[in-house]
Amino acid sequence: MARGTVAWKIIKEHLVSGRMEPGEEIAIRIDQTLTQDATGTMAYLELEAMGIDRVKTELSVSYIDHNMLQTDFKNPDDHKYLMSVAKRFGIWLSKPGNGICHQVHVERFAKPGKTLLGSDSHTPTSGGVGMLAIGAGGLDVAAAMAGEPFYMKMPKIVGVHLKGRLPDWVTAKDVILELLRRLTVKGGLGKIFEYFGEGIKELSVPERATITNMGAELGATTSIFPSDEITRAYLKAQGREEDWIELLPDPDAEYDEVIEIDLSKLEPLIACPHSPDNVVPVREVEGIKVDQVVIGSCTNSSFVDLTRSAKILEGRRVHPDVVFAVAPGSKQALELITMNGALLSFLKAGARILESACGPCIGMGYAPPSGGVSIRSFNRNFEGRSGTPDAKVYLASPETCVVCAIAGEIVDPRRFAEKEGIKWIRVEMPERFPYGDEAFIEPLPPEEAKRVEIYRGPNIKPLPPFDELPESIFGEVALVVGDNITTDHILPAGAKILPLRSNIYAISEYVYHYVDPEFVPRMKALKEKGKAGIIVGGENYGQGSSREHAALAPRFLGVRVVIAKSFARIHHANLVNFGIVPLEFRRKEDYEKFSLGDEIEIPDLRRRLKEGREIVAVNKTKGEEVLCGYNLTPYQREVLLEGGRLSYIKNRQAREVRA
Ligand code: MIC
Ligand code: SF4
Repeated sequence: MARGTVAWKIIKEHLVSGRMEPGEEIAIRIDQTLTQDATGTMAYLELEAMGIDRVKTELSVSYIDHNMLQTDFKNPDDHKYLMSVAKRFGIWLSKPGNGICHQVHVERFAKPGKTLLGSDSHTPTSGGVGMLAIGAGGLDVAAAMAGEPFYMKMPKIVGVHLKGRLPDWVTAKDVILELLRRLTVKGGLGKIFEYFGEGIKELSVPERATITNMGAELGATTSIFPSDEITRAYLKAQGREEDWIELLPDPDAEYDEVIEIDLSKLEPLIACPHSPDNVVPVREVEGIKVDQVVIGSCTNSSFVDLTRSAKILEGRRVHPDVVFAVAPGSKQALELITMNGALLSFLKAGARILESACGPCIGMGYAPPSGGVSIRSFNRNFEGRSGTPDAKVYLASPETCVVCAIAGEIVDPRRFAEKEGIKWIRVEMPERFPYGDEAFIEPLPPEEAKRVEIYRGPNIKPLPPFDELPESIFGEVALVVGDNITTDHILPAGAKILPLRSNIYAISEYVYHYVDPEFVPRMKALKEKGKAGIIVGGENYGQGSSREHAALAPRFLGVRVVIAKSFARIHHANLVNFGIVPLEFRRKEDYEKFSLGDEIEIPDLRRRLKEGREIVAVNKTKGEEVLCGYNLTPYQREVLLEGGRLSYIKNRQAREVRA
């Protein structure tokens, strides 16, 4: 069993309850939280419902970076709501334009040795400075702000031993793509990836953050690097040397598993459509014509990425058939490339400069043309996520992206550099970063905060009330889906749907919108008949984003149970939080026994859950009985019985008042 590793030490120090044995339920204290606007409005509505006066964390930050198109009043109203909530509850606010939450958090707030819970799946980015940073649903983050611990199963700690040095033109992105190639999008379930070995000494903090960021695509709980002299130099340059502590694994540290990567053997890699684990060497897909290229997102738009990409472009032009864009990850990075001339190289080469925000990563503008090929330095390429249903999105390092933009086709950066006589570019870290703190609003002192009125635009609707779990379920199979269903499938984002995040009534019209447009009408018909909806899924159900709307909206429509072969961590927790029971087939072949429209009865579900017994799903149409288990802690079972975590917390408060 693991011990003495960096992640292990942080968990030990923050342990509130439970035993640190893989699979056991533990609760940890949360020092910092972050939210972004697309998940934040709901998280703060939930926080308001918890009735606290001021956040109880050491630091909480509310970022505005996702919903930035502002095509009408909805986004700006949400921003105004978030600003007023931040003032009211003692939270930092990062204004729109200040950058993507994860990158800005690494720059300005992340602290080695501390814990961070964020309502976004890429929160582990802050693991790049030795912080235990975990993504979760908004309700869990709201609870952490209210002083509740974070519950999870103790993950296995996997040591990733980085040996040797990266060859020129091979980058941090290729390290994480290599892991995705080996382990797939479900290879990290229930695991923390902790990097060690001489190879880490060559990686700057932004490069480490690329790796920890995209560990989310493995389905991992989090990823972490030690905090060493490189971390210290970085924090010092950010004017935060006092935030640094040394945090290294003990010399005799033990990991639950060890994976070795010989950096010197890696080559430039690329994830092909439509999954981040569909990874091949770039040389194998050379020659594919490219329509658009973009460097940006929380994975790869740091000052290092932007500066090197700009240097490659210096004196060159983007191919006439390619539209190339750059979205700097933060205002700080934008300021730096303005000062060092990189911005001018982008402009001279013919680049479009997009706002410092998520933008194209979540289909908020810059969609590819029909059937178009887009090469992106991002982390996700799920079908349709770019906003164009038939686009083909590839994921690669910024260096690979930029050479593709020049060549007009996919090309291995090593071959391109040799042909063009470009030498590998080392980017020196600045001795002092421009902090870029102008776009933050600091928390108000408590007395002043109490007087703040919360602003609510017409798009912000209160949470619908949910009843407790009934004794038995009578329902129908409302949908059958395959493996690796993402939360983008369940509840898409993009320019049309993302602005509805504060309005469950409106957004629930889009559940499974592109997978099965009949799903919502079917659920409405079931509701009228007083029947529950049951979704049947494959492996890794609900991977990807942390959006709790992918649980909340189906629950609002009347889904009470999902039976799957296995679940992704965050979505599983979100289902529990909103009172949908996640059941797992005892025998995976039983998946075949369910078809759309089958009538299902789950007798004594409530009592069986309470007693920790197996569940039987009776398929009345097929005349079959199927045994189901569940991966639920006693706490989660109680939450489910009360209809979800909000009711659970409220009922507990009421009980405490009565006592
Ligand atoms: C994403 O990358 O899918 C998002 C948008 O950042 C989500 C959060 C959301 O859906 O708002 C995530 O990664 O958690
Ligand atoms: Fe934003 Fe994309 Fe990062 Fe999600 S993955 S936080 S949408 S940049």
